[in-house]
Amino acid sequence: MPELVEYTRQDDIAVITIDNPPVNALSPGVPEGLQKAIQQAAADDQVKAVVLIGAGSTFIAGADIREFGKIVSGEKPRLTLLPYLQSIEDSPKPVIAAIHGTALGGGLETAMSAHYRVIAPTAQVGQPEVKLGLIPGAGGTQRLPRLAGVIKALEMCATGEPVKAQDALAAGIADRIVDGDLLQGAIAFAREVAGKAAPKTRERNEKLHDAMPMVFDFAREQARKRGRGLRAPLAAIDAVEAATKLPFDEGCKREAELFNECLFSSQSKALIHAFFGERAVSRIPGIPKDTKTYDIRRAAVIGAGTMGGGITMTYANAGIPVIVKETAQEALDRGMATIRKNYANSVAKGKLSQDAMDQRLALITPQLSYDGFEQADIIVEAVFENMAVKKQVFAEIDRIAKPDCILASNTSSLDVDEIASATSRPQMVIGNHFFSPAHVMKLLEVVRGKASGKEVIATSMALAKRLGKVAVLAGNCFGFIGNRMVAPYLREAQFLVEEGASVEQVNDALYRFGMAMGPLAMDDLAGIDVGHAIHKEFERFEKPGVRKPLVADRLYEMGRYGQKTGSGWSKYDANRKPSHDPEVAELIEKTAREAGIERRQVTSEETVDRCIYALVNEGARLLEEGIALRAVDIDITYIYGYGFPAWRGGPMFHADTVGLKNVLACIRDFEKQHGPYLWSPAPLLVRLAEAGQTFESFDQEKERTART
Ligand code: T1G
Repeated sequence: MPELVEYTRQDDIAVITIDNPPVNALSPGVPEGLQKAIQQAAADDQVKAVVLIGAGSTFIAGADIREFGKIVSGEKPRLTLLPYLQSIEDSPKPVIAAIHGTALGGGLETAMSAHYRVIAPTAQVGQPEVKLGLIPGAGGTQRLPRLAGVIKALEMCATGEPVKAQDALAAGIADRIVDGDLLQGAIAFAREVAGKAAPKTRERNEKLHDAMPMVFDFAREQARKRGRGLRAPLAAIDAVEAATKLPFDEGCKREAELFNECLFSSQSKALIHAFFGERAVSRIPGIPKDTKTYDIRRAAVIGAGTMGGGITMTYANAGIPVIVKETAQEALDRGMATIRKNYANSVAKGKLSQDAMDQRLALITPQLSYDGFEQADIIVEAVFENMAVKKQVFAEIDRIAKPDCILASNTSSLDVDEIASATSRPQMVIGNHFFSPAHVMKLLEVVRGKASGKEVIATSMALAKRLGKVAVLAGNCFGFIGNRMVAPYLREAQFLVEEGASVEQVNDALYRFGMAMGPLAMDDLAGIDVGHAIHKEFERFEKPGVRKPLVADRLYEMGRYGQKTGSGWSKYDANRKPSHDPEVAELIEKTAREAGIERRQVTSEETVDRCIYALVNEGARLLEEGIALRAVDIDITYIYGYGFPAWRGGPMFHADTVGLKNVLACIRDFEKQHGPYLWSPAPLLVRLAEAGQTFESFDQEKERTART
C-alpha cells in the first residue's frame, strides 16, 4: 500500500506530502505519518525548514467523515487529532503549509498548526464542520481567531462557508499567495524563514480581543435566523468565545466538550447521512461510472414559462448555449423579461457581476421557430402539464432533432413511457423534472422510461452535476418519487383542516418540525391550479368510495389558486406575505359540515405524524416497487426538492431515527381511525419494523450491489 505520508528533501528543505486520495482526508495513519515525518525533519541536520503539501488535487479536506459513525457506535475511540497537530506546531524548524484545492476542517486546522501558510490563488480554506452538525474539533475554534480575529473566525466557524485565497491572505490566515508552481514557491518561502523564530499560532493572542463582547450574541442571533433548529452553529460560537476567555489548552478542552456534544447528536448523524447521500445517489446499479456519455454542447428548451425560463437560465449559467422557444411573441417576451429580471436581481444583490449577466444572456437565443433545434444535443420540453400537448411536442421534435439528441421532458408527474411513445426514439427519451424556481432549486429528478438508454441516463446524471444540480434517478410512475409522496402528504394536510385544524396550525406545525414551509403554504406557492391539473390527469385511477380531500377543488372553482392570485388557502399581500383568511375557514367548516365530518381539536403532534408518516409510508412503497433505488435517494429528493430539514436526514432517515416499530404503530392507529386504503402500512415497512431493521440497512444491501 503506498505511503499515506511521504518524506523527501530538496537540499535543505524537507517536503512532507500527504497522499490519501481522493481528498487527502486525515484518515487513520495520516496524522501518525505526519507526526513521524515532522520528527524525521527535526532529526535531519541538513533540514532548515519543512513544507507540508497535498498530493493530487487538494491539500487536506478534513478528518475522515467515515470515521465518525465508528466513534459514535463505540467501535473506535474519540477523535484525538490535537496532539498530532501540536507536534507540528512544536517542530524546532519552521513548517510551511502549502495549500491548493481546499484546506477544510481538520485540513485548515493542520495548516494553522504550521507556522506559515502559502496558498494557490484558486485555493479555498474553511471550517465547514457545522454543515455536518459538528464544530471544528482539532483546535480550529482556538487557532482561527488568533490568526484571523474573532469576527472572521465566528463567521467561518458558524456558517461553515469557505473563503477564497485573497480573503484568506487579507484575513491573516495565509501569509502569501503563490502563483505558478506551489511547491517551488513554498520552498522559496521556507528558505526565507529558515533559521528565524517561527510563530506558534497558539501563542499569537494579539487578535483575540479585537471585538466587543456583544459580537457573540449578535452571532448567535444571526445563526438562529440562518439555521432554524440547528445546534452546531451555536456550539461553534461558544467555542470561539471560549478562545477569548480561556488559555489555549483550556479553550481546546472546551472545544472538545462542545465537539463531542455535537458528534453524538441526532443532527450530526442526519447531516452526515445527507452528505454521503448526496454522493451515493449518483451511483446507479447496472450503469457503471465509465458508461459512455453524450457530449452536451448545445441545448434547446421548449416553453418560456416559469419552468422553461428557469431551465433556460440553468443551462446558460453552466455556460451552455441554449435556444428557448415559445409559440407566441408575447409569451416569449414575457419569458425573456423574467430571465433578465432574475439576473438583474442577482447583480443588484452582488451575487453576479454585470459582465457575467451579459455573458449568460448572450448564450440564450429566444425564438418562435424550431430553427437550430437540429443541432441541439439535448432538447428539454417544458410545456403545460397535459399529456396530449406533450405528445404533440415530442412528435414534432422527433422529426427535427439529430439522432443522438436527448429528448427530455420536464414533466412533474406524467408517464414518461407514454410521452416516449410519441417518438421513433424512446431510447433517447428521459424525464428531467426540475423544481421551481429551476435556476435555484438543486434537485433534478431524472426519470428513466422503460426504453431510456443507459448512455442517456448516464449523460443526464453527469449533466446534472454540470448544471449545479443534485440528480436522483427515479422510475416511471405517477409523480415519480417526489410528487408521488407529496400527494398523501398534502392529502393528510387537507384532511386535517377538514377535521378541525386551522390552515395556520397545519402550516406552523410542519414549519416548526423544520420544513421550509407548511404543506398548505407549499400548495399555495406551487399553485392550486397546478395540483388540480395533475389531479385531473389521474383521478381515473382513484379508488371509488375512498375519502378524498374536498376543499382544494372548491378553492380552484373560486379562482383561488394561491400566491399567484393573491389568495388560496391563505390570503397574500403585495409582498406575498400570508395571513389568515376567514372566508376559507368558513368554507372549510361548511364543507366539513356538508360531508358530515365532525370537527375536533387537532394537536400539532398528530398533524406532524400524519403528514410525515404519509411521506414515509409512500416512500416505503416506492422502495418496494423499485421506483426509488435506495431510501437515501428519497431522503435527498426531499431535502433538496421539498425543503425537508437536512438536520433530520430526510423522511426515511427520520423514520429510522424515530424507530420503524414506533412509526408502524402510529400508522396502524391511523389505519384504524381513517381506513385501510389510505393508511395500510407498506409491506416493506412492516417487514423492516418487525425484523428490527432500518431503511438504512435496506440501503446497505443496495449499496453493495451498486459498488460491484
Ligand atoms: N472524509 C471522507 N470522505 C470524503 C471527505 C472527508 N472529509 N470529503 C470528501 N470525501 C469523499 C466523498 O464522499 C466522495 O467519495 C469523494 O471523497 C469525492 O468527494 C477534525 C471534525 C473536499 C470540496 O466537511 O466538501 O475535519 O462518493 O464528490 O466535488 O475539526 O468533498 O467518491 O466515494 O465531494 O471534488 C470537514 C467535505 C470534515 C469536507 C471535494 N471537511 N468534503 O469536492 O468531490 S470534519 C469537510 C467536501 C473535520 C475536524 C473536523 C468535498 C470537497 P465517493 P466529492 P468534490
